[in-house]
Amino acid sequence: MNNDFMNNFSLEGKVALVTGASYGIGFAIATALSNAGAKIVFNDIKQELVDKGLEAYKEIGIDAKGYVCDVTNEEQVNALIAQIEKEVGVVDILVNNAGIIKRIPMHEMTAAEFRQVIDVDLNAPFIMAKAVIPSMIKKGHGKIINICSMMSELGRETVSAYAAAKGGLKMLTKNIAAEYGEHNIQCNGIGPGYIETPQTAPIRVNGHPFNDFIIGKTPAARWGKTEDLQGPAVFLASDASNFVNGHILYVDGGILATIGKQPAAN
Ligand code: NAP
Ligand code: GCO
Repeated sequence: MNNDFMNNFSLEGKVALVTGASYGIGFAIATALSNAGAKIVFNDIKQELVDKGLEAYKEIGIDAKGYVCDVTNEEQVNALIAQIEKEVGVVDILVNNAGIIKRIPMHEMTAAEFRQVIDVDLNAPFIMAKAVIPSMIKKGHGKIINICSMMSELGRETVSAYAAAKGGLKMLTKNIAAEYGEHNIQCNGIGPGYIETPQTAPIRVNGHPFNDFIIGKTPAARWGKTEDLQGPAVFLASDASNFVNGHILYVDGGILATIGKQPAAN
């Protein structure tokens, strides 16, 4: 292997902040960025979750730093970034991973419930990006990776708020790319398909019909694993993607590429 070429994928000397990364997709992405050389910083909304995350990272040999921060709270976010810059260093890579979903038929969803999803899944990535961009500009480079979704492209019953947020996150990604590309800041999205995490457990386990639906609809004929997202995340966080900007990289087993297979003849 040509090590000079592979250094394009190295994150040595970089500080990576992954939001909501005590477990799930965020934890897997942070692990991959660490394996590529980055110093990992993460936040979660509760101290016990941060502690759980620190234990989990320690168990796999990662010396991460964890902070309590509600990503929807601009004051907390600005204080978090200032503390990270003081204690660790300027954030070179931001992964906006923290997210929630509420599966409620739209006509039964309250405006408050709709706003809560928009707040975490769209407003928070704006707040986080706004907080790290000034130092990225000063430093002359930066990587922002927004965790979008298949619902950045498609809707389905009961996820109106989530789809609206993730569709907006796709466009925020493109707008950050357009506005800050000249500062050598690349902002891209990762659009996971259906991934095995606590967030999808309610529609995947105990024989839920959605489980068979997704396996049938996905060309890879399986749910994604958080590990499937690790290579794409390292690529978008590294110099190997310095001319990729405003792109949503779908990691979905091919589900967005197909209208689905026709049912087998009876
Ligand atoms: P998850 O298991 O529910 O984890 C979400 C993480 O975000 C949790 O650690 C959660 O902490 C944290 N979080 C939520 N609200 C927060 C806030 N206000 N401030 C700080 N942290 C907060 O979800 P996941 O499946 O790993 O998904 C991670 C991201 O991928 C989300 O953006 C999700 O929309 C997206 N995604 C997931 C899938 C999938 O199939 N799983 C597919 C496409 C996209 P708490 O536990 O305290 O809430
Ligand atoms: C749902 C799922 C999806 C996934 C993911 C797909 O209820 O449809 O939770 O929204 O989380 O976003 O890409």
